[in-house]
Amino acid sequence: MLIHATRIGALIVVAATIAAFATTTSASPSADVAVSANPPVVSFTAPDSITEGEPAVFTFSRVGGLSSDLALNLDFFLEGQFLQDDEIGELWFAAGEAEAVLSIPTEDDGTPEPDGYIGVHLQPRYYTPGASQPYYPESPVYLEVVVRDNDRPAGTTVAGPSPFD
Ligand SMILES: [Ca+2]
Ligand SMILES: [Ca+2]
Repeated sequence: MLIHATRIGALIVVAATIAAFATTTSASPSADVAVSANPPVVSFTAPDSITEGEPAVFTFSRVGGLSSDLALNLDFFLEGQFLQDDEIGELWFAAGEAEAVLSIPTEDDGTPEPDGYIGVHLQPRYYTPGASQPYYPESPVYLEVVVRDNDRPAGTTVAGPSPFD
């Protein structure tokens, strides 16, 4: 958690710096400024927890222009050995769509293990000529889904010693 807090804190500092810069440079009107004046706002939701074997589903919504597709800038944070695939793909809204779903499958293995989590940090994207469409994330920009292990032997309490140790 310390690493997350530090990283997000640093990103907020960067965002504030860029916003201040934009304010001082947007005085001259142009077509570019008009395009970037009202970028979509993106928010997302996720369940608090799942059991291993269930997918971790993050559901993203955008408000604003829907006419073009919109790629999202995501960071992932993982704890545990439950991912079926080492890679998590990119996510984008299709043109005309206000919702995009990221479903990350997890594996129902047979190994007793500590609970883990999958965290997603939705980063902003600011206007850059020739780059992907900008958007703003709506708070909260970081969500974490706890992945619960289901392999604790029957009759073993959480606090007690494991017979497999
Ligand atoms: Ca299992
Ligand atoms: Ca397990």
